Amino acid sequence: MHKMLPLLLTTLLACYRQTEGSYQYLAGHQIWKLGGKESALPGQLMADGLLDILDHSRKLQQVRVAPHHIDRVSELLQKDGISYEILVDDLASHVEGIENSERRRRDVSGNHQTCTESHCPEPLTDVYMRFDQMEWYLKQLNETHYPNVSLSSIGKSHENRDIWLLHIKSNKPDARAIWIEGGIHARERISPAVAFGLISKLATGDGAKYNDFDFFLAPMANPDGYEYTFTGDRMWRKNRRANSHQRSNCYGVDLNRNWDFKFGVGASNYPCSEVYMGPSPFSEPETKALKDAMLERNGSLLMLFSLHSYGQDLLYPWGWTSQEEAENKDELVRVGQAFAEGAREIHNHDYDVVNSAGGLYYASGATDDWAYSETSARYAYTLELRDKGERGFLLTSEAIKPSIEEVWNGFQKILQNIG
Ligand code: 0X9
Ligand code: ZN
Repeated sequence: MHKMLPLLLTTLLACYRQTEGSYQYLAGHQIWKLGGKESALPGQLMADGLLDILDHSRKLQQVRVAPHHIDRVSELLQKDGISYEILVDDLASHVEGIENSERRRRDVSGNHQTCTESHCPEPLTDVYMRFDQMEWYLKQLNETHYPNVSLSSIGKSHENRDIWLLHIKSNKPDARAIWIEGGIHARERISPAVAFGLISKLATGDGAKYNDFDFFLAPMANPDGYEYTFTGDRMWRKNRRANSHQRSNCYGVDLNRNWDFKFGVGASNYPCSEVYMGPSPFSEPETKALKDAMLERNGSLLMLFSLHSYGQDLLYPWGWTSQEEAENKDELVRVGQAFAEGAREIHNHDYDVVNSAGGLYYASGATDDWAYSETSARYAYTLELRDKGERGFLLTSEAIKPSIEEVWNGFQKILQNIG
């Protein structure tokens, strides 16, 4: 071997790691925990693109503030009587520390969990899968379990990735359908990880006993955004629409504000906002694909279960207002409590069953309210997965397995309680 080769390889590897592990775009971004009185101001500042609400549970209220907005946001919050405490003063180094250990974990895990093009028998549970690995797994599952499961592409994302829908079939002709959506918010990596865990349980494990139901799973609703969290911005939330013809050069639409129900009531029309609703309802190929596929099953749809993070809350409608109650609220709470009890049995983690819009955080144009209002689904839940703000979206992959275990147990309680 040429004597310079090892040096060259080491240098190349170092450059590669540096590029992959550089989070300079987050330099000076801070995470604050808000306190003081409850106020509508943070929601307004989010709509104006001045801050990024990280959790939507009233107990936690963590927000991210970009360096060029720190002075202004601080002043506005203080004027409104809201206090804040800095939890992370430089998100770049914070993310780098966590993601580097994740990367080391990924390197090691290659040894005992395989998911390559030719062979992906199980969803990975010790690392977060990349989109191509998800596809390999779904295709292999489809090949080995057809006709009991069937996989179809229901549309393409802006960047031409497939939106996959997996149908796990009931043996009853008039079965009611359960719809599970994952990954609509890019940075919430635990969401698709749990969706894939549920697929594996339902299609190949204990799930056979729930054969009375038809299951439809769209485990990765926002593939462009998800991939962008690995290649561009770890904190990315929206899809990757280029908004250049709008009032800005900012990218992305919040897909959980783009559904056509009370469109715009609790969302933003400013493309740089993290909760930008898009130019019109269902303007996005991802939401349009999902709703068309849901409407095809309308009449048999019984439940919508949308996976998000974080906060450990099970949310029920309505999310667009707290002035109106869901017509079967007591039933939604009863079944929701069954979930929470089931989840707690496994690792003693609490999930609170709460109304989506309780307090001052309204959000409209979300999957849950749309499904509850516009389809036959009488149950519609958004599950905010782990954790309670310790790691937030940067939840490390050790949490995948226990999250799947507790959600699977809670989910089974739901199946045993609905009808
Ligand atoms: O704001 C959201 O879209 C969800 N929270 S998250 O932190 N994952 O972004 C909550 C949506 C709850 N549903 C409605 N408000 N309709
Ligand atoms: Zn979310």
